[in-house]
Amino acid sequence: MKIYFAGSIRGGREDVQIYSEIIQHLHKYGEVLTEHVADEDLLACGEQNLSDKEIHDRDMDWLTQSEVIVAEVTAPSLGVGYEIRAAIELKKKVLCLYRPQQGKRLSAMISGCIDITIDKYGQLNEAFKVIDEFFNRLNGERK
Ligand code: 6K6
Repeated sequence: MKIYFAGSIRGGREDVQIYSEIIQHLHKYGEVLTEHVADEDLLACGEQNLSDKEIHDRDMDWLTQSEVIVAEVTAPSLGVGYEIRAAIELKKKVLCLYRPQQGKRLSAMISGCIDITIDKYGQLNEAFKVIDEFFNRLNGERK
């Protein structure tokens, strides 16, 4: 199964280590097309050799190829929000993982969307459990 992981890049890289751990866990269920989102050398201030159009078009191509999108939405990111909406339009299964934080609330455009499975977590092992339940349910539906 091809999996698209989405996490903040220009929205801020404070959770990059968490993205890496989640991607490692997702390997249990398939191929993650967006490993670079967890690359600690990928800085918020800019990438290198691809134009923004090339990044957009490549990522939309990967999203189209994927069956599932898993998004870590704690750090607000325009790109992640865009990818989530695009995934819904493309009829993909969408799981959003969110760590509640004092003084911050998840956008109503995510928490209020019935096409998204949203789960809160505190520690990473809770996120892994949520992921396991999501994929077990999905695999059950495919049988
Ligand atoms: C890297 C650093 C600054 O700009 C870049 C460009 N590189 C990107 N490479 C791959 N995917 C990207 C890049 N920029 C955004 N994305 C996609 O949008 C990823 O799939 C992320 O899930 C999402 C992050 O969006 P922003 O708005 O936080 O950048």
